[in-house]
Amino acid sequence: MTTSLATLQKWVDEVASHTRPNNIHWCTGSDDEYQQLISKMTADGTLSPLNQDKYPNCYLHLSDPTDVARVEHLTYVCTPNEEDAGPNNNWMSPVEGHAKVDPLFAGVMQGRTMYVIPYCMGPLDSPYSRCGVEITDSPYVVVNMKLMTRMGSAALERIEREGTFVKGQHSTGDLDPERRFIMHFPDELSIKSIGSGYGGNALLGKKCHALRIASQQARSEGWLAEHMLIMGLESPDGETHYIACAFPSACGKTNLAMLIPPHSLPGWKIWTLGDDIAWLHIDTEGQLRAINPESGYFGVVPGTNAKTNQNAFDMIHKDTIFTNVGRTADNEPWWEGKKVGEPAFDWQGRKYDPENGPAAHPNSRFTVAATNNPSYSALADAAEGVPISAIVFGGRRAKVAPLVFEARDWQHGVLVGASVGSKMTAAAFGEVGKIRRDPMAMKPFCGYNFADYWTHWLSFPERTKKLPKIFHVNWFRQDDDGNFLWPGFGENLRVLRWIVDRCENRVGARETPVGYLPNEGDIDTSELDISADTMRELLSIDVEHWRIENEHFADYLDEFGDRVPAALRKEQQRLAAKLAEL
Ligand code: GTP
Ligand code: SPV
Ligand code: MN
Repeated sequence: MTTSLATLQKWVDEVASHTRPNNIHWCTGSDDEYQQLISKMTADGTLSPLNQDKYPNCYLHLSDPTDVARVEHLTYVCTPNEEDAGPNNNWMSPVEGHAKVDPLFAGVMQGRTMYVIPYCMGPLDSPYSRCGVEITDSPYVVVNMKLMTRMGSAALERIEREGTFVKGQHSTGDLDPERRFIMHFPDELSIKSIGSGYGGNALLGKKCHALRIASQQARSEGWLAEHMLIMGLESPDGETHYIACAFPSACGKTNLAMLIPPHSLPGWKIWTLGDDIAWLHIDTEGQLRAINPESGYFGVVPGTNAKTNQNAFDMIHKDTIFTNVGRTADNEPWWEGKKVGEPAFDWQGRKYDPENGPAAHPNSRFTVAATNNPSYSALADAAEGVPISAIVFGGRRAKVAPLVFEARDWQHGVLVGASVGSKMTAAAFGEVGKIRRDPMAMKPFCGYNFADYWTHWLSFPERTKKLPKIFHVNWFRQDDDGNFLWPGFGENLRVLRWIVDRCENRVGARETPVGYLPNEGDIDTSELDISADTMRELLSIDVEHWRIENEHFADYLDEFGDRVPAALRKEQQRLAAKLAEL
């Protein structure tokens, strides 16, 4: 008996008798345990030590070349009723889902160790946190979970006290894409994932629990589980505002969450609370508050350098697990956009040859504890979370979306979020570069019908009068030659400053059909090499583009039929009418 909670023990026993591991290891989460697992994996080749002088305690993992990103086409939400999963999810009935994966788990852990990982998503003492247990045969998963979540004995104590937890059953199986499934059973609070060892497919606390399962629970309990970063912006006067931003995968959350203010904005400080997931609750005063359920980052490596993101660059120089990057001759990790060193080997361990493509896979990642981040906010551990002043949506758009605009009110903000479109990235298998609708950046992660999700968002004004303002940003607008018009990264603070000023009613704006835009000159561009014409273009609305966009969105809503909330339809039609007037 390794736990006093009979339901947990029973489930672990059942999984063990079905998967038949050689032994079972209950994870304590201790540093010793971490080091032992690292040693075991360096001995068997799962990890390679990197240059320990320059990258102390850093290791490299190369995954199977077919297993390098989330697999949305193999990810299912299994609800009794297909309508409840909605057109935004792949669906199977729970009976069918279990029947599909259970045989794949039979005997799959023979010769392997089964690890039992109790974890807590969110601060251990927070009423907003939720626990789970992941069973896995991958020690790589265990060490990633150690860096990214509060896992081990303390989490187990909370689970035993509460008696409830999300059950996550994972095996890398034989990594055959034909036998790879990520299944969610929201009614049973359970997840079964097989055939992948990668990121969101395998670290079940992250997207599977903290978004797909949690979004369902949030709906019935009156809160929100979102694909959002959380950051604090401290002005030179010492006033701090917290904002939560939803951008699709590989569209800039990690970078924004830890940005370094440009020299021309002296006195500003940025505090990172989270870079990927936010759980938002209304407190007893009616204030929306956010916690980050995670305690570490699984971040995109390519593009990280001393200029784009010095904080990330520094934090991944120690205690980091790299997955699918290249290496220099000196055994340092190397990736495209690192700006220093040269690749000698690529992400498949081959001698680097540009003919084979990039040295680092475009979705190569670093795993590191949040406390390594120089801009880490200790409030990330606060049980009550932080108050949110603004919600910011964004996408990767070459045209259409201006640098920034503000929604008229919450209801309009829900339209702004629901109509987010973005170029697909290497974070998931699919057509990279193709624009797809990614409402609230939750297309891959909303565990139930989007129509019901929008209804839920629209219900918030009934719950409190103090809701944050909603904005939309786009760092990725391009000229006709494909150059980014906006410098991005640290300079994004100039836009965030305007957002904070709007929240405090300190700056005006011009009204357009799509929302409020900055007046000319209100985004500070001092010491920035950007012309007034470029700024005008960045803040322009192309009516024809917007009409087409709005028509596409109306068609998209049709896919959800009668379930689409009338208020969202009304907002879409209201925008259509305003655009038609011009
Ligand atoms: P997930 O972890 O997949 O959810 O992604 P994310 O939203 O945290 O994305 P991340 O910050 O890792 O950024 C992904 C890519 O976008 C990286 O290659 C960055 O270099 C690039 N990027 C981030 N911010 C900016 C920006 O302001 N401008 C430009 N041009 N590129 C950016
Ligand atoms: C994303 O794809 O949005 C990620 C990486 O943050 S993963 O953990 O694989 O979901
Ligand atoms: Mn993400």
